[in-house]
Amino acid sequence: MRIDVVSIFPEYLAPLELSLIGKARQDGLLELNVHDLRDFTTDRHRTVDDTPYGGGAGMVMKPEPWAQALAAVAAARPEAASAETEASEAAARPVLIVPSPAGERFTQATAHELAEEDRLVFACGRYEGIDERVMEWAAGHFTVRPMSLGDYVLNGGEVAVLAMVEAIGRLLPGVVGNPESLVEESHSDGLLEYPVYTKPSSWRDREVPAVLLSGNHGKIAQWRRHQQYRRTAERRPDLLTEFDAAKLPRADRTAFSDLGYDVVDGHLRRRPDAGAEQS
Ligand code: 6GU
Repeated sequence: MRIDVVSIFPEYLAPLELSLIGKARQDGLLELNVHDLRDFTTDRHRTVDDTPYGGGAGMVMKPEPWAQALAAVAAARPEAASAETEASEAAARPVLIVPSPAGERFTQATAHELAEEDRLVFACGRYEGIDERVMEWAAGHFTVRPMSLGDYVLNGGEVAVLAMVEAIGRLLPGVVGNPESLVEESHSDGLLEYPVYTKPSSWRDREVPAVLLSGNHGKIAQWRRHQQYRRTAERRPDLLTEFDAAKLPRADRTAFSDLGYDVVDGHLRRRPDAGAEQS
């Protein structure tokens, strides 16, 4: 996969040289290029922003530097586009991800989806955002996807790009050493992860749950699943409405019933009489 990031703070992306993602780049599993938006300005002051039409607080990013930067990045496509048909041209379009609190929510499902792409381009906005016409223009060259990490506001897209590149990059084949560790983590099955423990089995008068020392793998798997249910009900009950409960074994239905949830038409439904307490 090739990733390009355009930002007025290219140094902000330096952490992508570290750890798993840095290693993936060294190993040639991921090509990552960071571009300075100001290199695509033409004035002496390398201006990237201006005041908003219609008034209001803050500054807006000017369209032309963005068009110059994104056109240059799009042209860096490995395959020459001229000989391609319209259809394969559309298929070869890079995805342009625009981090914004006004974007579509970025989830683990989005990360999996984007990990299948050949090329991703991230456009990091600052200030009050990028002139909206850039998005319309970019739709001629990219599949444009404004993306939000969650319902809070960051000062710019750079920190969000660090998060998204890590979430996507670790799903690329060969990046995570043991692919099995991707299978049992939070959100891989729509639930939160179960709690984990390591040695010593007794620490400051706290014991590791006995079932984990039992050697009974069936029991351990069931305990872990039920812990997932409990945690998710306590911390993220919103996830349970999406959970596919149609094929749950009886013991799991009982576990959910104890948490105040019944299975109705294959979906979990919180019992109206269930108490506020869930543990
Ligand atoms: Cl992706 N970008 C910015 N600037 N702020 C955010 C965000 C993204 N997600 C949540 N807040």
